[in-house]
Amino acid sequence: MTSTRQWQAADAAHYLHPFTDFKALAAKGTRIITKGDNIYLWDSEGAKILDAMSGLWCVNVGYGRQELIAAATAQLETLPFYNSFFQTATPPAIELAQLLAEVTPPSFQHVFFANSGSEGNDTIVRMVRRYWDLQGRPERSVIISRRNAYHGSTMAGASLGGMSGMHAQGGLPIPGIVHIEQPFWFEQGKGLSRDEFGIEAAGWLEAKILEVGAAKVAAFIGEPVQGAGGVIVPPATYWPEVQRICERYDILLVSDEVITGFGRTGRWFGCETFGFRPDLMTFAKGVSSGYIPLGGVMVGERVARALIDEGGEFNHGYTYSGHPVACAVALANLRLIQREGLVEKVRDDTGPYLARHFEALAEHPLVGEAQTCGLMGALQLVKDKRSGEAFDKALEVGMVCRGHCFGNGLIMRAVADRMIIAPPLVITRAQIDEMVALIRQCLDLTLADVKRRGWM
Ligand code: PXG
Repeated sequence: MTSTRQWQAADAAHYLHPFTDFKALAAKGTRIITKGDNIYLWDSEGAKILDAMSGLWCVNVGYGRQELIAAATAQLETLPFYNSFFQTATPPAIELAQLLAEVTPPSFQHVFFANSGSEGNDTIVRMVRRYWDLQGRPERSVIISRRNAYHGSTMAGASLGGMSGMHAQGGLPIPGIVHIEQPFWFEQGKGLSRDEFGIEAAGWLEAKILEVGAAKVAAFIGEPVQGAGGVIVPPATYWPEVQRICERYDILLVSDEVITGFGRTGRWFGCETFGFRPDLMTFAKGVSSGYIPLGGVMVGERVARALIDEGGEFNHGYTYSGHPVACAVALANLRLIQREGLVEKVRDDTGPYLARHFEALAEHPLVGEAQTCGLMGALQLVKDKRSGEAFDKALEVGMVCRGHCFGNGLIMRAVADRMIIAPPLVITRAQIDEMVALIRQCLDLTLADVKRRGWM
């Protein structure tokens, strides 16, 4: 049997990991994950880990679901691949398109398939510009996004995203993409109520539209809740006001539902939780619970009618658009979500249960703010609880906490000093108790470290 050391040596010798300092990781050694079941993972040393991040925000039905495995196996045996380019299609792709039209809001009757969220957002850029071309308004090409947004890592995805570290490498953003500030009340809303701040933050969109010139703006894109940016839950007033502004200036509204789709927020889609009606939605991750890559774009009637009725050929697509095995797995996954009532469970039971636990965690001396939305949660670690004063960034307190989590059987992510979770939607109340006990233990260990080092 291959030992952990052997895996690590081969990994360091050949494997360039995403978003990784290659040399630093090679020196430290990669943790090798070998098995998953339900909400748990095991590493090559046999240690059991509670995966409070659902893999990477995607394994929503948990690991080891036989329905998904059987669907993949059956489709691999029948027809492992055929394309949809040349006037053909496969049954799983058609059936999935039909089911997506059923589970998304009623204005969405059409889907364009891709393989990931990044590719979905590349499609978004092509599609919104094509839409305005077809309206005879090609000058409407600018897309507005937000600082600290994450929309993927392709050229268009990283450009739409607002991560300064990503823009610093490779000459990004590409032309025609501009950014406004994020609706992060804890950082920027001092002196305002959450609701007041939501209106103010939406106003930054209007200001940017006026600065660029409304006649040049094609679309606004945002994640209903910023995920990779740190589970930043916007005030309830934010999205309805963004919707009004988009309508006022006739701008397409795009909801990037890659993380928030398929039940994560307690409704099928984040736009439903926050009460807005996008023209387009990007999806990926939870559509197949990450068992196999799949992503795409839900196309609302306004854009679909233009593309279908007036568009002629749309010169865009991927070899694996509508891959039959991926679509078969997604079908099994969505049917399982429906059958087990997972969306309703998050909305009525586990989401509120997690929220109560997080209210209690907000009392911890290290926590300045605790937020949840469905089964997403964030704990902002602060130096001074009363004033909300942050730690010096260079201390990397979030990474200290993450280290304790990793060492104690819990996967929780650190985004700077914001600790975040997004456990599988199948998590039970008892498992939430177990997860929160681990979180509390790791917060205590971090607090002890911080005090010992005189950082607090
Ligand atoms: N949109 C959103 C909202 C995402 O969260 C993408 C697009 C891109 O999807 P693909 O499938 O191309 O990766 C994402 C991906 C993190 C992390 O550190 C988050 C993502 C990916 C990798 C890391 O939280 N989200």
